[in-house]
Amino acid sequence: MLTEKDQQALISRLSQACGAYSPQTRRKYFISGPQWAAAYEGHALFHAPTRPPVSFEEVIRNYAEIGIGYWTTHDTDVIPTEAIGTDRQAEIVSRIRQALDQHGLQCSMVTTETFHHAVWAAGPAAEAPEVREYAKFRLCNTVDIGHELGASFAVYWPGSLGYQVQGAIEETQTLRWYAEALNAACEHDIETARRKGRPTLKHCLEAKPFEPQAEILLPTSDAMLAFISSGLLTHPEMVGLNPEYLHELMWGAAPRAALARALLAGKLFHFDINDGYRLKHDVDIGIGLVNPLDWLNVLVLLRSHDYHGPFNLDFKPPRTTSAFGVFKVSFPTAVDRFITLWEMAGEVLEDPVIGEATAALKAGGGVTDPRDVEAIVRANQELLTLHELIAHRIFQILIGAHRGRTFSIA
Ligand code: GLO
Ligand code: MG
Ligand code: MG
Repeated sequence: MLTEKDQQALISRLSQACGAYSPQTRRKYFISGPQWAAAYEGHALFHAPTRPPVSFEEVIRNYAEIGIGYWTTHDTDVIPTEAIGTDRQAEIVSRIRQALDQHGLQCSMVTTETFHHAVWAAGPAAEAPEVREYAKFRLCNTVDIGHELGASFAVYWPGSLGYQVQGAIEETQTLRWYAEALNAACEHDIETARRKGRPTLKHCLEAKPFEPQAEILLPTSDAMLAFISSGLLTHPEMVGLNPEYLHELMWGAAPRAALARALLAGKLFHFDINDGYRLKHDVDIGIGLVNPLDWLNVLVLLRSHDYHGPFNLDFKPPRTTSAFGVFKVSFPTAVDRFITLWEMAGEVLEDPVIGEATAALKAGGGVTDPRDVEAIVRANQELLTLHELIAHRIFQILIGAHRGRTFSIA
């Protein structure tokens, strides 16, 4: 029988056999590790926890060792709900600062938990005015925490903004109330930033099409873009998106196209990276384990538009992974798959075959009469085969064939 120590030694030996980037290399990327991802205990509606709780000190120390340079958190990941806004909060926040300083990490993003506690049973924009006042307090308080920890981003995931049964809430009213909370946060931010001589935070909305509510009022990044420009926000310029890869995939979208729309709107502020399956629940698998080819293409788009982060590792180490495995396997391998895919994306952008094919497609067949439909078809027919050839080339880059990697079949 293998003892626990033997098992860990086996995991370490096999991970080493896989190879890894150095912590210094990993720190060159704007990759952030969420407190909640590392502290996830493996629980769910049908699942009991499989791992013990982990403190923020441990998470920060382990992230530092791995080479994850940034840390993100919900308010209640680190501060018990009843201590929010009290002296105890101040004391915890100063301990967090110490831990970050000691390990050379920065807090890049803070987010308000508006979905877990019983107070959010009817969502953050519930009918009862006291719930909405409390939501404003919580959002403004998170802005304060963000400034104290030196963050640049605040994220809002309104997964409880919706309903299970129809007709009881009126959507336009609820959205107006939700906007009021965001407006309060932005206004409080402007004031706080001025007082502290800091820039204001970037406020980022994160969409998910379902879960926990059955129907969500802002289910997609596109819905959120419409909301941002609806006229309900007093500071729309401060509000953008934190798309999550899997959340766009979940409703059947092409994540890359959703990101492209956010880029065009100038609203791609922050990005949650993970993986999973279409039209399933939020499985939050580590990046690249399900859709590496799609991920490569996503990163090509982002690199070519100069998006360099943050890339927030919002995945859940599987419940089969041990507490030891979370920091020895789950996080380092997720970071390394990201880095590899990012570097491959650079190779796609520089690949001569893709470059020439793309240029030829853009030059077109050269027909001068725009009304000669037959001539246009004929002049482009052969060229269009390049679409498939480009896709093949990207696959070759993914598997390293462009660098001469061969297989046993000649
Ligand atoms: C859940 C979301 C969640 C958010 C987090 C940040 O499905 O992905 O993890 O990213 O609450 O606001
Ligand atoms: Mg997320
Ligand atoms: Mg998710």
